[in-house]
Amino acid sequence: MNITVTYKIAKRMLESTGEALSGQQLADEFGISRTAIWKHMKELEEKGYEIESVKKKGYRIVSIPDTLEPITIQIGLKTKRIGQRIEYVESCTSTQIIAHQLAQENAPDGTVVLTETQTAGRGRMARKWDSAAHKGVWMSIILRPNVPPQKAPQFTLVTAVAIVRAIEEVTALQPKIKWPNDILLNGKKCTGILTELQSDADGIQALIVGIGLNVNQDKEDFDLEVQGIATSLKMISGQTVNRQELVRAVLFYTELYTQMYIDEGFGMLKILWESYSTTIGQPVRARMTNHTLEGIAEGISDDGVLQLRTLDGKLHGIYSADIEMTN
Ligand code: BT5
Repeated sequence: MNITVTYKIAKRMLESTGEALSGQQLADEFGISRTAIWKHMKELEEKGYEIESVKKKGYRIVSIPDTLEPITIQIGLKTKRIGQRIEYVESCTSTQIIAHQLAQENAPDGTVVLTETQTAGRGRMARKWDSAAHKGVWMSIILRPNVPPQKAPQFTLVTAVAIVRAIEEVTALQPKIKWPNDILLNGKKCTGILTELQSDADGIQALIVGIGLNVNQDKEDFDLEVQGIATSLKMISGQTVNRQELVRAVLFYTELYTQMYIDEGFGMLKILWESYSTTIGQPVRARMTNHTLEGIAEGISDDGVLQLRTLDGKLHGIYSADIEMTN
């Protein structure tokens, strides 16, 4: 059984927006027998698609499974670049590793890697990212922007804005951003972003934007060590969230806002970012690799650098740190 053909048939059926398609019509369109079409229907049923077979009218897809396979994402996807190519694996070490590999093999701008679970999901500085199976969105996006390397850090901030907009659109929740890469709900982390760079003497070859979004976990789905600090969209809203719809929205806003950043600069996005931020105006402690600073987070610069004013009145530019609120 050729699974690519199975998916092409499913795509055709989903695009017919609820109308049944006859076995003969599908057989003619795909140049195969009606028996072969019937076998593809059985294959789809085995994959969790619910198919109604209406006498004399044909087949209709009634529901699709809760997976992040390309076909379930690409139907209804409103982007031009991001997600036009999606690499999907049921399980992997880390989508970042796959995306780095694909980027080196010249995968195009906008290629997306999606999985159901990661065995070695990673955060910044090789920290562990807990990736419960089928409960979240574990994804990496390959971007190839034509910008100098010093414009790379803002992609994390721009992506954070895109994710907040997507969550707002798909749920009734109102997430907040904690500089630089966390999205919070009720003060707990529901999303982390990890932006990695492939560059050479000619500049940026690829940005690999990793997104870990907790969607349908219950508390006990998290590892013990993060249960106290992590949350999911379901835990806060009380409702199971459609991951496919959420991925489409994240891809849509990521394309919109990264393009806006490339074309127009950070100005508007900075204002949007600040409107979602929990950090700005707050007393914070910034832990860096070798030292810690305490003060008021006054804002971010056009380069995405956090501006922290310490008690002695000095303004410090912070490029990378873990932030804790101290009030
Ligand atoms: C991040 O790092 O927040 C970036 C996480 C990026 C994960 C995505 S998933 C898809 C792609 N593939 C990957 O392998 N990675 C990316 P950082 O700011 O360093 O935060 C890491 C810390 O967050 C950990 O040390 C834990 O304390 C906490 N943590 C781990 N898993 C979590 C989860 N599922 N939800 C909330 N917090 C978590």
